Amino acid sequence: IKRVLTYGDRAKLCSHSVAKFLFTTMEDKQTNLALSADVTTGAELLRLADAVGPHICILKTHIDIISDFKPDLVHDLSHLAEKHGFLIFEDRKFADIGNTVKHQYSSGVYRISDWSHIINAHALPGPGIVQGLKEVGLVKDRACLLIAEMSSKGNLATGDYAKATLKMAEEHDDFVIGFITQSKLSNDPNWVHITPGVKLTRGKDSLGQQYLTPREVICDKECDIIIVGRGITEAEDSVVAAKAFQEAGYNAYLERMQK
Ligand code: S5P
Repeated sequence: IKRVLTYGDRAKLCSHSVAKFLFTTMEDKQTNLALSADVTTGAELLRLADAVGPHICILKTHIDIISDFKPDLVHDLSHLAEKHGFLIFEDRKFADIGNTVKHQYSSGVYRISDWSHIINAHALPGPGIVQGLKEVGLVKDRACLLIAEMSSKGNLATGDYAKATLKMAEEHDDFVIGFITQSKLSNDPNWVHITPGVKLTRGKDSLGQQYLTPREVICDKECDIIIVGRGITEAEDSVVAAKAFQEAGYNAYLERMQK
């Protein structure tokens, strides 16, 4: 008897089209790697996306750190997402009242809802933030992740915060597909648990970031997807590094299947 569901099993279970596509992609491409493409020019973002695209299920952006942003960039990025079969996740970390985030999501310079399949939000302001984002995203078939736990040292998302975040997600499961988290919050296979702060060895940076390994995240903590930034972007060869993280992440998943 199979005790742990595969990514493919979970694709069949979940009802949200974005979650379904995500789990299907993970199974087909054999990857649970999300690239955090934290680079500062459009050309570099597109170069990375095209080179690393075959190895990832998600490309995570911080569109507001691009110094030469033009709307063409997200148009070209969307083409690469289709070419390689990955989802775009703008890591905007919305954190305001519903009415404000609605505008931040749909308008301004970046018009995030036009091109980003997935966005994320802090649960801190209360359920109005999800309601506001939902008014924009639902009709476009977009998905949202709630930030339940952070990777940075001394962060204030402690105690019952993650549990309350899970409850908020459960009340909006037509739009929220999962969590940014450091550990698994629920055994419900519909939720996607996505974990940043990952390198091939444990460690930290000089500004409070804390790193776990792919094996700790996927096998021990039972999360689903690893987010890797500088482990790939600062490597001598980003494709070689991406392949190493893809392999480490997927092997950890296979090991967890055997548990
Ligand atoms: O708790 C968090 C949540 C996020 S989304 N900790 C994080 O580090 N992140 C993001 O993941 C962060 O904004 C950055 O884009 C990425 C981690 O980058 P790295 O270079 O440290 O791997």
